[in-house]
Amino acid sequence: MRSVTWLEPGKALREKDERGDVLTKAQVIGWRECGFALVDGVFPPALLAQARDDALAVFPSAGSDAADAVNDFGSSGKMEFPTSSAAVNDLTLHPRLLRAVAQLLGVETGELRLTQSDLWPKYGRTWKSGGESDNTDQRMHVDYPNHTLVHPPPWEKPEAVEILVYLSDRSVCGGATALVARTGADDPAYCWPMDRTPGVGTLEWRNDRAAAEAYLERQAPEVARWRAEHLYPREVLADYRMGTALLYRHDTWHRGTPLQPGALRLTLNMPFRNAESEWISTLSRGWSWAMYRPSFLMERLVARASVEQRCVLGFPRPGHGYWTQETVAPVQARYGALGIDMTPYQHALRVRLGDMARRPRKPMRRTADRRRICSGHRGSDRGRARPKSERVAGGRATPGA
Ligand SMILES: O=C(O)CCC(=O)C(=O)O
Ligand SMILES: [Fe+2]
Repeated sequence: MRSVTWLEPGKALREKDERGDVLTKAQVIGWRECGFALVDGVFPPALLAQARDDALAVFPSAGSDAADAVNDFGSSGKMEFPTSSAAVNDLTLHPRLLRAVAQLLGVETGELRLTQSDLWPKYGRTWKSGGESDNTDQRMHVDYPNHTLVHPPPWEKPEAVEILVYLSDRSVCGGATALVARTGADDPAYCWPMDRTPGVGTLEWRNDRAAAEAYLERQAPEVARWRAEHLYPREVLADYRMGTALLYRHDTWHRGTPLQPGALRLTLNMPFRNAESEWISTLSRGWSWAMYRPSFLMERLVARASVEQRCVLGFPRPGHGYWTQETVAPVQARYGALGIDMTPYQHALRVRLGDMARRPRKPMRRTADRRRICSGHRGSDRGRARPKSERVAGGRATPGA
């Protein structure tokens, strides 16, 4: 039997100041080169404990009939951001998490965009109630196919960070996530394109490992052989505990493995992308869709968030062209009573308008040029009857007479 290789979590940096790094240089390099970093100490323990308690109150308890019916990933909307748990929402937008993600992507925190936050349970059992879609023993996969419309860019230019925060303990419930570390540019497991996985091209999607590999053996035997040679034998297992964060990528080979029978594991799943990568879809329902709840949950969250947290939800940053005197006031009207402080937006607008006023005006054209431009019609062009051939009907120019 092959021996198991365990990946132990490393410690995040302690909070020195609220702008400081969270990940060590080695963790950033590990993520950029191997494709993942396993990190403890990103979040305050009390917040993690509260989030776990809130989630335990929402999901069926381990061993119950209701738990037996859960065999897929996702919470079916039960714990999608924004959730009724303030602790889970706080984990999702935690400033230390955002700073860690920004470090990995090499961008400012305000350049990040959240594309999903969903806390879901996984239950341990000896049988696969979900058949070929069962989530217990996953096939080796990369996450990009159901996150982006395209293919991840070259390895050195990552555009997203995928995260699992474990709210359970591996020593109690098992179910370690398995990963394949990239060894370099010529690593055969990471050669391009990364299409040797069910659900890409014409290969049908299967979740369960045995079903997926049997399908590939029938449909694309060379793919099945390649996976058996380069992926499964190289997997290492993430030894997580309460609060461990697995930071990985949309192009990292990985899979979920079975839990101890009767156990329950909770994970908070969160991908972030950089602002310009619009081809990476927002998988949760758009954040505005959570408005109108009786508690004003989302409205309050927006009002109380920091400027950077708002950016992560897609709210325009101070200085963005969206902000004019016409837009600052109504946004203040919408969120003012809930406590928003619009000062950063007003201030940036004043600076922008001041800059524009100070900007040197374009030099006047020489008289000869002006004469040439104006020749043919006098004074203003406004109100001038257009020649027939220029007239527009139904958006199209009518043919000339
Ligand atoms: O459950 C795990 O450990 C991994 C889950 C996963 O990779 C997925 O659902 O895409
Ligand atoms: Fe995955």
